[in-house]
This record gives sequence, C-alpha cells and structure tokens, in this order.
Amino acid sequence: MWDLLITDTAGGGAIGVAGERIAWTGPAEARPPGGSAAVTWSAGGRVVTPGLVDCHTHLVFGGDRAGEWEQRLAGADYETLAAEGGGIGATVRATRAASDADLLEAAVARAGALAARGVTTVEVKSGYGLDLDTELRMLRIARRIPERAPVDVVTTCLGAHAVPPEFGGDADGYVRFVCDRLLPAVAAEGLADAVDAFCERMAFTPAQVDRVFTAAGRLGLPVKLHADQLSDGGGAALAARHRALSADHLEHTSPDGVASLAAAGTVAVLLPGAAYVLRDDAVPPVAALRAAGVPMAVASDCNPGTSPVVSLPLALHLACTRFGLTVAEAIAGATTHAARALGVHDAGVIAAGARADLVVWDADHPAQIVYWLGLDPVAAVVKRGRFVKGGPA
Ligand code: DI6
Ligand code: FE
Repeated sequence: MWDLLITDTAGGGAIGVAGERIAWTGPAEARPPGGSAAVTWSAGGRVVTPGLVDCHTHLVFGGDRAGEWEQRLAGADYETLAAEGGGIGATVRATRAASDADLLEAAVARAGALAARGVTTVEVKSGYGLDLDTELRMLRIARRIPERAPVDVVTTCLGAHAVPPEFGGDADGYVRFVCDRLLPAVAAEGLADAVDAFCERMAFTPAQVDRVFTAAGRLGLPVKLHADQLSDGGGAALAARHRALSADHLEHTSPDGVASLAAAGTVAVLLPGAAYVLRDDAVPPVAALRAAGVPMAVASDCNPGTSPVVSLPLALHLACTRFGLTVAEAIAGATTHAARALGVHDAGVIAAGARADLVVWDADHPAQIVYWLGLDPVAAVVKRGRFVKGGPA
C-alpha cells in the first residue's frame, strides 16, 4: 500500500510513492497487484517531470547590484567595474555586513521563487565572504534554507571566487589561505559537498586553481569550476584533469576543452542567464558538446552581478533560443544531468528508489514548460512525497 498514486500523466503513466521515495512507475495498466494507495490523484493528462534541479546558484548574498547593472547598461564594463572595487567586491562588503537573519531571509525568498517555478533541489555556493567567518556563515545559512523553503540544498565552497581587498592583490597568498585554512575548516564542519573556483583573468590562474583543487582532493571533496566564461583560460581541460563533477559557463571553451570534458565524464553546465545579462554574444560550443557526448546541464546561476534570475524554466528558454538546445536537452539539463553535476544519484529522475520530487505542469507537451517567458506553468509540486503546491483539495 503506497501513500500516494499519481495517475493519468501526459504519457499515460502512473507513479506510486511510499514515504519520501518513488516506489513504482510505469504505464497505468501495468500497476502491480497490491499497488493501491492511501491517496490517488489524477494529473489530468498533464506533463509530469522530476522536480527540477538548479545545479549552480549563488543564492546567499547581501544587497543587490541593480545600480551596477544600470551603469553597465550605460556602457560600463563588468571587468573594469570589478577592478575598481565594484562587482563581486561590492557584494562581499554587503554580505560581510549583513546579519545571519537577513542573509537567510533573502536566500529563502530566492529559493522560494525558484521552488514556485518547479525547483526541488538547489545547489548554493559561498564565495561572497572570502574570509573564514563569512564563508562558513554563508554555508551554514545555505544549509538552513530547507527549514523554510521546500527544497533540498547541496552546498559548494567557492572561496576561490575573487581576491578579497585585505590581501592587497596577493592572489597566491589568498590561495594559500583557501587551501590551508578555509577548506580544512569547511571540511571539519562538513559544510560543503564540493569545492568550486573562478578560473579567469580577473580571478585565479589555472595554476592557482590547481592548488585549490589539490587541497580539495586531499580533503575528499569533489570539485567543479567556473571555466572559460569571459575568456578561454583552459578551464575545461583543467576541470577534466581533476575529474570535476562539472565545468560551468564554457562560453569560450575550445574544441580541445570539449574533448577533455568528454574523456573525463565531466558535465557541462550552461548558464545562459549570465551570458544574456552580460550581453555577451559568445555561445558555448553546444554542437561540439553534443557530438562528443558531454552531458549538458542548465542552471540559473542566480547571483546579484551577472544573473539575477530566479526562474529555471526561464534559463531553459534562453538555453534553447540563445544556445541552441532542444527542448528535450533543456529538460534533461534541469533534471538528470543537473543531478549528475552535483554528484546526486537519487534526484532528477522518475524511477523506483528516487526521491519523490515531482512537478505537474499545466502543459500537455514538454515544450510548453520551456516556451513561456515569465509564466512558469507549475500546477502542482510533490517534495519528498508530500504536495507542497496543488494536489488533492
Ligand atoms: N561568474 C559569474 O557569473 C558569477 N560568479 C562567477 O564566477 C558572478 C559573480 C558576481 O558578479 O557577483
Ligand atoms: Fe556562477
């Protein structure tokens, strides 16, 4: 006897749920003997997907950068503003100054917005603290988001996001701090599921990232990388060399970089919100990634500087219209491939044993999930076996 049986999905399927897990799924007529449930609910022929997985966000931060965005609209350049103390540095100041309560409140609001649009699992990075206390605070706050929003959270330490002002431009000295102090403290408290870095001319060199990843490896933490976002810095190959879970952005990745991702089994995470907001015409090498069999994920990259995006379906739309993904690729990119980019094996899929995280869409065809800009047609959401939106009256 299951707790919940959802019948009449768009494909004529049914899904049985026991506790927090999917117990069975298949065509309705193939339901096993005894496959009855305490609650049966018809999806009314609508499309049901796994709960969406947003595998790259920076949800915890203080303040916003709407003013900087206006300056960029008027012609200012992202890297120049950062060099002048704006950009990531501005958000670091606001985050350090914010209370835990205010950071949590704002992060929960953003997580709630993502959840209302179909997300049931979200990755959250640190990286706006850049000192021991604030990096740890960010990760602890990220871990508390599920107390107040219906999502599971996966955390990533992005200590190597930028060089903080107190290091006076000494990137090597800051990398030493990340390797010797920050990562061991994060690991000792079990605060991160992975380690990320920003490999870019305005941030860290491949040699510096290599040191961070080696330190992560010693602590048993998997890695992922902001790679080749603004320029081709060999980030994809570097990520592949460290068997990274994912290499993210990739707007400027070379064919060699694509080949190394394929060989390493690293997921390519595409972040079209950032390219769009930065008005960067560069497009990741989608055809080459597809041809090489590299799994492609799509994420919101929700952050105050380059991607103030709180809708994953909107990011999927941009991935199709701007980057050339098909609808099926986009949906796989926000489910199975996104879960793989996080090293999570029981989300992003409708299969027996997986978490019962499901979205019922006001759609009779998957394209309708991705097609709208700003509608996000979510009819019902099941999170770990319980309806958190819609469902039986
Ligand atoms: N790349 C990005 O797009 C974000 N971080 C990164 O490494 C943006 C960070 C910001 O501008 O606040
Ligand atoms: Fe990012």
